[in-house]
Amino acid sequence: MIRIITSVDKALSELLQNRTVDLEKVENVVKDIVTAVKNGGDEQLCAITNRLDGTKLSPGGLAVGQDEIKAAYQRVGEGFLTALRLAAQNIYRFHDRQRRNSWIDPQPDGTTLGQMVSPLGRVGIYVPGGKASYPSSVLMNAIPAAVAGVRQIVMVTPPDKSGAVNPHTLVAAAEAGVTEIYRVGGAQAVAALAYGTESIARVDKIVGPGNIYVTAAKRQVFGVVDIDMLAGPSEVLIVADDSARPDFVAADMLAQAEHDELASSILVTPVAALAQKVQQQLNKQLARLTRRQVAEKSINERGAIVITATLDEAVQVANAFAPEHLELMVADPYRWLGSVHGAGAVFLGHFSPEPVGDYIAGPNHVLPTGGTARFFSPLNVDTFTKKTSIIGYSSRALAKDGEHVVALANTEGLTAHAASVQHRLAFLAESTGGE
Ligand code: HSO
Ligand code: ZN
Repeated sequence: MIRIITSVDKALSELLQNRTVDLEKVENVVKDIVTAVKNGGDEQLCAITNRLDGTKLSPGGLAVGQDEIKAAYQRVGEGFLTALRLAAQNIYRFHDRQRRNSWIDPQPDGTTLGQMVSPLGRVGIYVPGGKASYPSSVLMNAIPAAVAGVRQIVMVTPPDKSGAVNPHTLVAAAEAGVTEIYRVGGAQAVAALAYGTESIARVDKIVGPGNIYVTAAKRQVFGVVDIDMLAGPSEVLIVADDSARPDFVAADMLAQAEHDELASSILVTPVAALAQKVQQQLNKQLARLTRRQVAEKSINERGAIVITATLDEAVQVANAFAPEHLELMVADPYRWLGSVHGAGAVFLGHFSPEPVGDYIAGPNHVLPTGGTARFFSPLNVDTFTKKTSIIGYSSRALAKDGEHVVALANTEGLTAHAASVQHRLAFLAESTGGE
């Protein structure tokens, strides 16, 4: 049975604990794998994959070919393809609005400043295998990269024992514009993307959620390549008032809970009667879920219903928790939206259940978890671009600003910096005859 917490202080101290995965406990194993692939290339990559995934891969078989992708299209259903294409279109449109222009700004004083925005050249997308292999996540990771203009989008995903990759994953990759696919996963795949092997050229950035080994490996290679964020278990926090239907609330909590035993589903409400009804609904709806065991453990161990004095206090609890997903199941969600300042994505009203955001709406479902919504953003087009500053000074502009550079450089004891400007100031003084 889900716990009901009636003290906000108690709720916060309980809920804010143990939210991030403890990467330290796999640090050493992951380090050995990463080092082996860094030094041993394809041979080690295949050896580790064969040992951990039970496959019989050799370097020649790492890449997934066009024939395999064609065959995958034959194996997926028409309903899946139609839905996938609609999702892809909506994701593309939403991310297209995030595109940023370069700018350059020549000023009358002779300075020209600007910022060039360019796509990363080559990115790696990690896609989990097995039960958590989601074609929707392939779209969410690859489409923003394609919108950003990334030319080489490389997907890695663990194979099954026969060496095959999930056909739905392959079709999603083809639809999203992935340009290369390799059948490797785990920390070894992250290492291959970061350092490169004979078959897999190294990338500039690695994105995409994975298990604890993948997350630890991403953290270890950060700096050699860029990474997106360190993903943890999924979370939903629902703020509800007396306009909320208990069956809707419970259904949304279970949608999150079925992801992972460590997922958190939390309801925060000033309406005590709603809390009771949601508790009953959870028990009723749990009984018919296919992933009942996972969802039940998550609800019992990580779920909570928090009763607050007011709706305002409920929103404050949401801000303190900074959930990955925040649902405002209240009569006037727009009134509260402006008070939200810590959530990966906000879902407004009674007819915007979180799965709509997972699949079809268009905004990205790769979101910051574990309270990191305080400082991380959803995956977006900027994730796949970099900026370069542009600085152009005319002689006139340097003559105007130069003495200030000299003053600051001398204060810092950097006389060569000062001299680099002074040489030019002297030259200008000479050539203008000291005017
Ligand atoms: N809710 C997950 C994403 C997902 N759900 C994929 C279904 N498929 C994390 O935002
Ligand atoms: Zn989901």
